[in-house]
Amino acid sequence: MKIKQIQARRIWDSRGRPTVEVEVVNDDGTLGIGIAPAGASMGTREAVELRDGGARFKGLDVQAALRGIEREIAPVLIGRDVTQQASIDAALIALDGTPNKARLGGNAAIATSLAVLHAAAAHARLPLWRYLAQGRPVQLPLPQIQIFGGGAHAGRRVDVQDFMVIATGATSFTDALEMTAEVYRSAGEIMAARGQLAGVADEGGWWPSFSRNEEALDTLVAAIERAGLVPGEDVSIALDIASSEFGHAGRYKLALDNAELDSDALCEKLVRWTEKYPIVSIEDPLAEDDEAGLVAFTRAVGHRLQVVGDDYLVTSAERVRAAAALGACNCVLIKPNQAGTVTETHAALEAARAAGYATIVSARSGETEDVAIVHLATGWNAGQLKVGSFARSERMAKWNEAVRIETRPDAPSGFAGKAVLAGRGKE
Ligand code: 2PG
Ligand code: MG
Repeated sequence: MKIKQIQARRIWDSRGRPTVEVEVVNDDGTLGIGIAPAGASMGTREAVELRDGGARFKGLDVQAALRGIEREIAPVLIGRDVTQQASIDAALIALDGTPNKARLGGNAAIATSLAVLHAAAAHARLPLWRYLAQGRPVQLPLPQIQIFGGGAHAGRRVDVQDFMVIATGATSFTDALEMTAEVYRSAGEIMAARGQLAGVADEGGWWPSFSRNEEALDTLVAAIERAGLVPGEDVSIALDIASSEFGHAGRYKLALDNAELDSDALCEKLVRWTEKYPIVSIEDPLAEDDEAGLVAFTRAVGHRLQVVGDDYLVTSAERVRAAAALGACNCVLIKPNQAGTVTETHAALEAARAAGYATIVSARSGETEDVAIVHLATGWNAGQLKVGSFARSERMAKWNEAVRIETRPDAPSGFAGKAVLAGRGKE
């Protein structure tokens, strides 16, 4: 099926910032829409977003990216077979010509690549997850859901970026959401009772009015208990430290705890947290430039805990393979816009799988109503999904899409559950 038309437009993301949307129309009239999300805590090796600069919208407009799609990308893709994702993505990479998609923009590339994927699934008259599964049995992913937001998503009110829960006792996606809904609400009630309720952060998690990072962990455990659930059994904790935001060259400045730590000291602090709290997953425990620290941390806890690479691995197959050779991390965060195309995103996931690493498909802090990542996580059988919190419709749209996938008559073969967590039970 040939691509007949490609249109690019500017739409607005969950932070009210411009972003790129691409619509690909096939010869038979079926179509697909792809949207670029945007990060706030970004890895330095991510595909580069093309933003206009200047005063307008704080320099974040995307007119140049839209022009590139219309003038350069569309003429090359129109007339191509929409089902040939790999060759279309290769054409996007070649057209851009830079190693990090800086010329035409990673935002232009991922929106186009996802639109092509959606258009191919629409032509096949299949839900995207089913199109991607290609008849293989797949499972609904285990969700990581934020309860408190922090770091770059909450004016650095606390140092740690994401305080999340994983419903380790859940037997279905629906079940996981039910438990999370109770914990999210309970956490809000605790904050309200203490006079600490101050709205929500960028991904819908409660705004973190804590005086120490550990206070957030204590409150999270209290919220799980208040919800009538057992911490560590029904519901466990996952953290995204996002430490590249406060650490460079082996020095980490924890503003809230008024401490400057070296790599070893931060490692020790995090290990202590894992002993004190029911933590099953830690993302970016050390900064992207602290490879030795990541190797040491993984060596210390990787047998019993999931150690997730986000800023450090940036959804790059090559970087995943290099990390695996060193023993850094045991799980890869998969963000399509870090890679810039669907094909490269999938390659990173396959590299993780080949290395025996777990995978989590993830949203960005700047999102839209787009639900593509839910389909990628399910259709690629990634095992886990990270979308942000349990509030705000750019997040709820994704959780609700998973409920639809799980409850339709053609549902996937099951729910991943806690068995997909890396490091679990291997002590
Ligand atoms: C992350 C994401 C999502 P951002 O660090 O994992 O929480 O944040 O999109 O800002 O990089
Ligand atoms: Mg992260």
